[in-house]
Amino acid sequence: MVPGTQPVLALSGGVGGAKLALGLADVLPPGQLHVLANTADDFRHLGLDICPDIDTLLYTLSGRANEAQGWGLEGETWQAMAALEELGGDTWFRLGDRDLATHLWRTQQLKSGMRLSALTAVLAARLGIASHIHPMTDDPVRTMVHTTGGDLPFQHYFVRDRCEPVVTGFSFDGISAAHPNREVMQLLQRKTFGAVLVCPSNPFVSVDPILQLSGMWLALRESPAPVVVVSPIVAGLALKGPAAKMMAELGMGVSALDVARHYCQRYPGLMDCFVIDESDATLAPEIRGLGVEVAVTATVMKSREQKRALARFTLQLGGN
Ligand code: FO1
Repeated sequence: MVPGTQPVLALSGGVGGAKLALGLADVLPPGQLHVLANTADDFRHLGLDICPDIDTLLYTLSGRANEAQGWGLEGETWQAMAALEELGGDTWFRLGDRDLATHLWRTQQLKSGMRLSALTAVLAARLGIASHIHPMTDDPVRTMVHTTGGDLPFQHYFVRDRCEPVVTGFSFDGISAAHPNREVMQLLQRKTFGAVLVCPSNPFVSVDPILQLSGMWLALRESPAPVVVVSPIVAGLALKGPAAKMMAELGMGVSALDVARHYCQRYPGLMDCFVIDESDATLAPEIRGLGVEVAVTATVMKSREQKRALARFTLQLGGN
């Protein structure tokens, strides 16, 4: 295949997803990247519709992200939060002054009847992004984190309680009634994509909600595009976020092998190739024993060049 002749679909949630998406957007011709974003982290807060994973993509792909913080905008100011605090309002989930504009605009459009997918496309275009950012669904799906202390909505677990509660499982409210993103399902049916990449995002709260949408993982498995998954666990650690802590609390081992087992058991036949970090190379034979190909490379993406290098590597595995 001539490099870059077919569009590529990347499944993404959180910072790990946005980093690889940025590398992919850099190395693919403009408009060839489609990102399917987790929306199960979304919630309504202070009367606003917040879509953290979509916004992380919007801000990262438009060069506006606060990379050190991992969310929100670079050069942000916090006047609204400070004023809200004086009033005794809820400030555990911090919305920067400029970030607020995104949530205000989105909330207004949703209220007027616009679909999340349509308004996200407008936001992306207005921020100058050539890639396509698709919410996994236009319907509300909300992650509930089951913990030893009771059930928590995702952002309460993640931000308010700093991932401290001990996790016993997850569920996705609304998922059985939710329709997967129409445009992406059509593109899959038309065999448009040359490769499907699952970014190094949290398997339980970023990727599972996407794959568990009705018909989604089977459509990906049936599509001729190879499915390449990048491990979010490197040398027994999550590069960012609570994935490793969750695995330990769920009684799983904490390694790239255990991530591969998770995908193979839940979605048999979906994954064609699993990408692990050089530091985990000794796990390759056991992962191959699960019936998937394994590719080994440097998966830690600190610099822009490391993001591009991992993007090129995964695209080559996908035949692009
Ligand atoms: N993460 C935090 O750790 N603390 C925050 O106050 C916070 C605010 C916030 C506001 C808007 C937004 O889009 C994301 C925000 N995040 C914050 C990140 C968010 O919780 C996570 O990115 C995801 O939900 C996990 O992928």
